[in-house]
Amino acid sequence: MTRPIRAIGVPMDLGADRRGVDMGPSAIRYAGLADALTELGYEYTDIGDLDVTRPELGDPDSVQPSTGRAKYLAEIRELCVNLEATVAETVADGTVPIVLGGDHSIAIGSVRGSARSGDIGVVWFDAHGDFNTPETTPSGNVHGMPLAAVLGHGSFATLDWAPASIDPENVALVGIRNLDDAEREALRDSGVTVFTMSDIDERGATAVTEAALSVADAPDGVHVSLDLDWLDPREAPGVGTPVRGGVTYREAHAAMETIDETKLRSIGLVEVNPILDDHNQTAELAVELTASALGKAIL
Ligand code: 5AB
Ligand code: MN
Ligand code: MN
Ligand code: MN
Repeated sequence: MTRPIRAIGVPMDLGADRRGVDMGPSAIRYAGLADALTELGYEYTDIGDLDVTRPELGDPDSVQPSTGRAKYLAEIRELCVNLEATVAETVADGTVPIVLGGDHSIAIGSVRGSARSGDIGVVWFDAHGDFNTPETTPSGNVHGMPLAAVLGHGSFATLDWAPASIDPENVALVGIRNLDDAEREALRDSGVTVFTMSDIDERGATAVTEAALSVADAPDGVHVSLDLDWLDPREAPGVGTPVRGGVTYREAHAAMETIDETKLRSIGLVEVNPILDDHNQTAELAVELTASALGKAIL
């Protein structure tokens, strides 16, 4: 018995500087997510897009944390509270939510929703650590902070909508190759397990992902957060903050194939930016990798 799947679109771009990532949900749908998962035998529904405030309407600094800076915090809070409820309901229905981003700030809502009624782990595939806080951020962009937010670091500890009930000992980062100095320090002391690109060079993508999944092994399954900038920009050019030296096309598939779909509680596909993409190939990759995570095999 496979669980049904429900897509939740989140056209959010307030957490990042480069516009266009709000078109990610459309690009991923257009790339054939419904067909790919239906062909695998899943019952698939799509609830459409959640409402996101347009940046033209808001003042990025209208609401700020007790210390530090986080742009569009009021608008991101509103979306994340809504997304959290939607993800929690979907999980409670015995359905697997696929959250279509949007920039990575939305992971605060996804992780909290997934963790609301369960003991879960998180595997975060990314070039970046996403472990800045309003106090350490070089940019003020919340997409560089969501992992620190759900673990309650810095002034996120004072926000009732940010920290999630997850244990850092059940959180793993995979594919990391770009950290800010204060972010690196914070990660070292956090209890989060970090698998860098050097680990992938040495051990291979499959072994590293297996190790990450065992870190994240928890009674109620795993949330997979897939930032497409995890891949090398040659494979995934449609992202706002590309970093050279990422995983190849085959390494990405090999990593996704190691996921046991029966343990996959929820998944987020984020940072797809069709304006920066080449013929929607990054969105197509997001679809293919999701199919690999959900059991698609070559033979
Ligand atoms: B992404 C940077 N560390 O905080 C910052 O794409 C980049 O969600 C963050 O991983 C990249 O602004 C955020 C410089
Ligand atoms: Mn990233
Ligand atoms: Mn990210
Ligand atoms: Mn699998």
